[in-house]
Amino acid sequence: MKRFDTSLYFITDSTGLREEEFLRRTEAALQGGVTIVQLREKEKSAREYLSLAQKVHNLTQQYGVPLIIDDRLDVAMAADAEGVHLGQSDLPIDRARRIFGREKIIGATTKTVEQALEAHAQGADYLGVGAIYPTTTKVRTVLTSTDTLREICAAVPIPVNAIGGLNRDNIGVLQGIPIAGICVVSAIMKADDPRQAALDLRRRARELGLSL
Ligand code: TZP
Ligand code: MG
Repeated sequence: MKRFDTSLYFITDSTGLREEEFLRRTEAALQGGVTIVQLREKEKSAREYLSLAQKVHNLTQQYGVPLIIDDRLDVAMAADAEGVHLGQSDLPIDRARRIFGREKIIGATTKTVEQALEAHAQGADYLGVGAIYPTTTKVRTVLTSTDTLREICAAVPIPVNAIGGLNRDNIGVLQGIPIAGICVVSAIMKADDPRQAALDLRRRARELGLSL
């Protein structure tokens, strides 16, 4: 049975970091209790992406946390990662599902109820919805309102995560919305102490009664 926990979903960003420092920060996030890790690389060749995926997979396996590869089903399969995350211009979810198999995790980025319903119908296991706040991470996105986030949560029976500009000081805006978790890049990756940042996010989410 496929089991995963998206409550504290950490998305990596290696921009400007030496590989050693990148891996150190990623491991610190795992020590701080992130529940799932997405490797997100936009500039790397397939071979470079795979090489880094294998190193990150070594770490995530030590902590019993699933590794999700952003965008690239081929890299996810070659690295034997637990999942892939697909955006609206990546492979369609149903095609990816046929290739990747039922036991693998497939996540989808959705910004509207319509996209969410379609992703679910095609076999997505979880959804990322945002950006809730403007983000400093390199991404082409538009803002998604918390009303839309709430509507998506009500529309689909799969876990829905909020994403975009989230940190421990602003996740209060999510209180009362039945999300499964939050996705963060900068709040952990750019923190002075990524381990402590992950711990703080979890504590704050608990205080707010978010189901994390
Ligand atoms: N999709 C929507 S916002 C975003 C992605 C990948 C980036 C989130 O990064 P941060 O640093 O947590 O705002
Ligand atoms: Mg993508």
